[in-house]
Amino acid sequence: MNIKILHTADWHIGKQLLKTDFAKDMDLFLDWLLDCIQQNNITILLMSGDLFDQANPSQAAMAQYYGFLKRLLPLNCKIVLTGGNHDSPQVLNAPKELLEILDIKVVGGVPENLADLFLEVSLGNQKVVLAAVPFLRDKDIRNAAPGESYEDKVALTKDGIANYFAKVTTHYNTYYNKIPFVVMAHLYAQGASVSDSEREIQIGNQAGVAASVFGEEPHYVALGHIHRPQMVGKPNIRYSGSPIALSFSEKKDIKEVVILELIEDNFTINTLAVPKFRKLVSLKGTIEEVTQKIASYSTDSVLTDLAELIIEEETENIAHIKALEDLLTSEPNDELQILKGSITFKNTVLGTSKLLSKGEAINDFLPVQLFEKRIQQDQSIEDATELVAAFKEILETLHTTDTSE
Ligand SMILES: [Mn+2]
Repeated sequence: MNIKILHTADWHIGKQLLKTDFAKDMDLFLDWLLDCIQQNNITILLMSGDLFDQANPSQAAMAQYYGFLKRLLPLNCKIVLTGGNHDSPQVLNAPKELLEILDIKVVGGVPENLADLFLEVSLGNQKVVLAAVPFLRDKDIRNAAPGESYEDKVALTKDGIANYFAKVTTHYNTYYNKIPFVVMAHLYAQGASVSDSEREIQIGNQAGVAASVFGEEPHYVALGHIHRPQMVGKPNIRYSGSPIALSFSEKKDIKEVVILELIEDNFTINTLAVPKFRKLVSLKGTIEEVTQKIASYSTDSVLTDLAELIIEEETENIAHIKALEDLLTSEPNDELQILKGSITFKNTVLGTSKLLSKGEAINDFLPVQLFEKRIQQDQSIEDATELVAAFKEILETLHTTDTSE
């Protein structure tokens, strides 16, 4: 039997997108993953950072994590977990020694001793060595100096990351030379295509590192941090991506895990698509068109689909804005939940510049007079008298509140 490794990352357990909790999505993914591990006889499961979405995960998120570990135990699959930029090294490391007894390796943050990153796994006469590098924080890789510029910081961070991986390579060459080598890392590699849900790492994307920092030694680099699955330069340097879509910018992404099989001294690399348990959709058009799309929406998803509304109307009109607000608070059916919306107008007509004639200045008018001018230009308003009365009432309230405590 050959050693098989499953690479995944960016679970973000506990993630919420506006009103929606992804706990059910995570449950379904973990069920699928356990099945997949069993069916494919996976020897080692790699989770390359961002286990939790928050540094202080909720109790429900913790329960989900430990529940998964418990179900993994009888499958005889080793798991290696690293901390990402979202994770707290302390939270991940707290049960580290207990988990080690159960054959679960956790590297929450940069260890004092570089050797603690390494792990050798054998099966029959095959062997692999892993370097489980977590997210590298500034304090782990460089000394901040007073008065350094932004550019200095970016350059020093990049150098710090490169130096750290150079030490990892040296350690490998010294102690494990020639054994098939897998490096885990959680970082932004230059050239990777990103989505909205990756929190800016270090000092923004400026600190993206070149894939060359890993050197020529690794047979495979199991990356985390970018949610879109992709290879970086070479087929053996890869982001597995997040297993579930965590933001609307990921709605078209294929979600997958990577499966490596050690044959002779090399890995064959295959990807396996993760089923989509729900869709994230953007509904675009005028208010009327989008209202239609919502009414006729149907899906075969297991969980409720999530929608963002992108409204485009010809002319600015307060009625359209109100209509969008109504759509946002509506609950159309079990198949669709509306999470957010935006509206744009092709012709925005009524700025102050359009309100005033040549030679007029805004200070020449009382607020009420400006308001009257404004509604005179809006053809959608039928009864101006009532609106003006309401406006005056609001003004009075404001004046009263000004003087009262
Ligand atoms: Mn991350």
